[in-house]
Amino acid sequence: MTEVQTSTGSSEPPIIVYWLSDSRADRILFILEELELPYKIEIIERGPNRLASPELKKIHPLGKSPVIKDGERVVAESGFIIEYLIEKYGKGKNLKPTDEEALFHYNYTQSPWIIKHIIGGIFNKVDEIFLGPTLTSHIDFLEAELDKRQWLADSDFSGADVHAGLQSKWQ
Ligand SMILES: N[C@@H](CCC(=O)N[C@@H](CS)C(=O)NCC(=O)O)C(=O)O
Repeated sequence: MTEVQTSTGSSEPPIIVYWLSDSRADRILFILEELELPYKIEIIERGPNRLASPELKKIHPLGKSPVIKDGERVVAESGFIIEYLIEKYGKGKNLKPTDEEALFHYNYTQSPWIIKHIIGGIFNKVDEIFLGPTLTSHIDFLEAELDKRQWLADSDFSGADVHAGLQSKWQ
């Protein structure tokens, strides 16, 4: 693991992000920046098979990135981490809507509808044949949603945009 210290100037113990390249870990950096929280990055290397280094299993038994450590607490699963951080540190930041309709759209983006099919992106011809059309329909869906509202949940940027936005980039 390689440590990258971010400059925060805060006396708070930083949240540690176990970060893997080309992964959902970018969403966690995004939300931490939005929340203006101090954090430190531990880079997890990918092996030749693109799997995360087994070292990550010492942090969390699933061995997948992202994982964060917030004090004694270890938190895995990107959507849950975003929720956890917003709930714990997001007071006054307006990153989660309270309006019922907006909350519906917000929660909808956390469901696995897009993750499952876009997972891994398109890396070869077989992926292109099978995943290409699915990827297209999911991107079309997101675009149609954004035709209805300025942001995915409502008129304000929220955790839903962090979750789905980078999902479209990497996963
Ligand atoms: N549902 C989990 C998926 C975690 C996951 O599969 N992470 C991938 C990167 S996006 C990973 O760790 N890949 C390397 C590996 O499987 O060893 C989440 O959203 O955090």
